[in-house]
Amino acid sequence: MTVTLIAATLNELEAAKVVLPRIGRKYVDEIIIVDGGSTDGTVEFCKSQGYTVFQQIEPGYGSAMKEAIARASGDIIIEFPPDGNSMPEKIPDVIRKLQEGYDFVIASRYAPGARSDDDDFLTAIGNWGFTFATNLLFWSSYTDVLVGFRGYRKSAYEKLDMTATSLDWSMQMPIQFRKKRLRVADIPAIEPKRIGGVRKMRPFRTGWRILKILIRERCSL
Ligand SMILES: Nc1nc2c(ncn2[C@@H]2O[C@H](COP(=O)(O)OP(=O)(O)O)[C@@H](O)[C@H]2O)c(=O)[nH]1
Ligand SMILES: [Mg+2]
Repeated sequence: MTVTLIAATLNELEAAKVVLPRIGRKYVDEIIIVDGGSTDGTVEFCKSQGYTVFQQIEPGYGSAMKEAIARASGDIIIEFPPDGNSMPEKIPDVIRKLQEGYDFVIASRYAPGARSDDDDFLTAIGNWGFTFATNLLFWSSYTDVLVGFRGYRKSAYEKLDMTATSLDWSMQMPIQFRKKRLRVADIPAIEPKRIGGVRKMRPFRTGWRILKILIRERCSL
């Protein structure tokens, strides 16, 4: 199975310089950088290193993912935020788990053996609360529904009804995989602190969108 890694960037120059070279090309057949309008030289850097970079058309993280998946040639898609929060060394583990037969694998910060070094009080509560609510409402057993680092089979993705355009994308996907009764799993993956730049996730604004999609998905069971 061939692998496409999708990395969404919005002013992530400092992190991209550190993280992208660590992605093992032995495991990944294609890397697509989808940029949301960086002004800090991220795009110029990525192009100078030979990466495939394109500018998303519609705004938001979910739109970026959708547009990138449409261009992906791999049988497996890895969503990999290149902001320092995810460890490239874990990519082979995600791929291996998918090859075992799973459709969707989450690199969980809260599975036994993992942790987040990036959480603050609010994000820790939010991650716990949304994961708990998802498991309760959809009879699932996820340990981390919001982490951006995950992988899935493209053939399975094509069965989903993904409508989220912003960071609520990350919430809708585990729900959709569950609703379609696909095979899901998680592996433990430590989340280091982000490297440089600023977080785009805004706890209250993003949290509100996530809550809305959770309710909408529940109402359309
Ligand atoms: N292309 C694109 N990338 C985005 C957008 N919003 C966030 N990102 C990227 O998505 C990744 C995760 O964002 P971040 O704010 O760190 O979220 P968090 O790690 O969940 O707190 C980073 O690499 C961001 O640069 C967007 O609208 N478009
Ligand atoms: Mg981040």
